[in-house]
Amino acid sequence: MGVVNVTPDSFSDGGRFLPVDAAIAHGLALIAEGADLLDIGGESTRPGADAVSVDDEIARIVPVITGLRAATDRPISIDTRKAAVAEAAIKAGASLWNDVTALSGDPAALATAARLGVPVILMHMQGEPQTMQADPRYGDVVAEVCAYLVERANLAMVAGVAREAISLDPGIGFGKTLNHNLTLLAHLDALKALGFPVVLGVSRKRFIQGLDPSATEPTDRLGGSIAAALAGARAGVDVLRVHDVGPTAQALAVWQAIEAGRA
Ligand code: HH2
Repeated sequence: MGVVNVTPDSFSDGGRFLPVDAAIAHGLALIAEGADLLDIGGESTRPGADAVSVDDEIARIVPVITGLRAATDRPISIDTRKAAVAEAAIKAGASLWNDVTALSGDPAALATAARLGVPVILMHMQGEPQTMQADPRYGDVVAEVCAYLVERANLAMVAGVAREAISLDPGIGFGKTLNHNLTLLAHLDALKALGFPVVLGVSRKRFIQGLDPSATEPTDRLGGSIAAALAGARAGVDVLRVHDVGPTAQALAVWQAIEAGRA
């Protein structure tokens, strides 16, 4: 899954793809590099990010989705916490809803997801983006993330979302310390064991700087992003959400070829 952030302030690429043409060109470039699907976001969820109004978010993402839909058959996912934005995106041609609040951020989210009938990605986050990195705490991070995601999946199914339409994501970097992130990455098998497809977003995230203090800029974190993506692949993660599609696809191809030699 290649990331297209149509925002002025995303942590990794804020502002670069805000013009519609630039965002569409970037999405098509990611497909050429090997992306199977694209994730379009119009609101940054980085720690401390400002909220965006529904109208502004729709105005950012709809022209990009329309343009991409006309140019490619690859599935497009909308990364939003807002039901009205998801609905507008699906109307414009998106076919998945990626929600970092696991359909809890908008009172209309569960019913809207059921009505739209599209696949949903339910992600774990502790707290809100503005404050989530202030003092994240867990007793047992793996058990608590799994329990939360099961609860959200059950609520989605009660609301009418089909079980086959649900994927789960541990939400690396969303209300988690370096150790919480590493513990989750080391125990992705526990998440896989819940029986839903697993989505993982590690690309360019700040936990990598925690292990390599020189990686102060998100674009300094390619090596760490690939290492974590391969750890996810080894654990059986179904979808990797990445900014650097070409290098990640190459790393996966090499890793898969080596793994095939073990059989
Ligand atoms: N991470 C980000 C945004 N959306 N969605 C899922 N399912 N999983 C993730 O890990 C995830 C996500 C944050 O990354 P990015 O989109 O690059 O930054 P920003 O939120 O600042 O736009």
